[in-house]
Amino acid sequence: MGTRMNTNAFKNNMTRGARFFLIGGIALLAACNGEQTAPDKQPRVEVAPLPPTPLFDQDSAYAFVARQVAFGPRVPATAAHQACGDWLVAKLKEYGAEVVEQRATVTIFNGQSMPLRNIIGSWRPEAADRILLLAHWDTRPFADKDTERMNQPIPGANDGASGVGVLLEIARHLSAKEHGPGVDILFTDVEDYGQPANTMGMDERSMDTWALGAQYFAKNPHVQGYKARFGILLDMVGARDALFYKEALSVQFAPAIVNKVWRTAESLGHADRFIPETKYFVGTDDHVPINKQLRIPTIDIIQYDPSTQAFGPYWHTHDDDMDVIDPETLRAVGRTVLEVVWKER
Ligand code: AHN
Ligand code: ZN
Repeated sequence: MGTRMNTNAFKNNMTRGARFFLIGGIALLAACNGEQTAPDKQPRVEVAPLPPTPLFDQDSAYAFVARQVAFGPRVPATAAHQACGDWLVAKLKEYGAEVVEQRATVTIFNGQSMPLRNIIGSWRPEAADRILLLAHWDTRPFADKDTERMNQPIPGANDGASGVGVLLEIARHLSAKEHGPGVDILFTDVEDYGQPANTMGMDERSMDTWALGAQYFAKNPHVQGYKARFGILLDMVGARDALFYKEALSVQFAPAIVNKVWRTAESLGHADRFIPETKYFVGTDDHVPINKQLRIPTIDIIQYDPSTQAFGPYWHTHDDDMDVIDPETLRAVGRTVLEVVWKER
């Protein structure tokens, strides 16, 4: 077993080495040419060019969102939730990840016990240097912002499926990434079982009823002493005409990562979506425990709707279905995150 792995690692390194040599050779040739036409005395530091960022396919991302919604609401402890979780595990494996599932029991806002299933896909898990990407995959069990059928679960197309859909489309490319940090994709569970709106306060106790999967991961990471350079959380990233303002808690915990992501969006032509202004509108989310406990600087890319001064008007209602989702929004977010991941040395 050990010998076989070593042989494979050797082969991989040889291929990688050979490719690097070839690219290096081309770079050197270009440099020599440059010197003939424009001689300068400054010694140049040649940095190996990074492989081009793969194309983010928004239709593929859209199909991943639709597939999740088709399972029905992914409410913890339901058959739809279990089936969708099995599908997510299979997809991550199909795309070359090593998958770890975290199963636990957590206590929700009303004291009831709830099963928890965090799903983690890792590419090049042996690399110490890592990037963490995350999104919650569960669906809110009630429509407390609606006016009817308030105790029935929502479709969760934008709130839940959109972030996972973008990350699955990124996952589809990750086995081709042989350079830079390793990547972990964390699908958190029981994010959206927080205290209902009518009893919700802005106090810490109310806030702690959200993001139970991320809280669990922050206390019990899948790898002892888990560290990553930075983390990016995607939450509600698929709505038509969505705008992404710098989220205040992200700016507080991880200003450099916020700037990196918003600048990258601008460089790709998505400055119309990623607005470089800070808004305070997220009481808590999965990035908070990751920042506080694991001390991994982690940001939240989450829609800010100026008309509600919070999330979209369909938020936590039965209207959060596929009609809300636009592939162009998934594209703006997906291209940006994929570019950030690919350009990291
Ligand atoms: C609160 O509502 C306190 N935070 C937003 C977290 C959330 C809920 N994201 C999606 N649904
Ligand atoms: Zn929600």
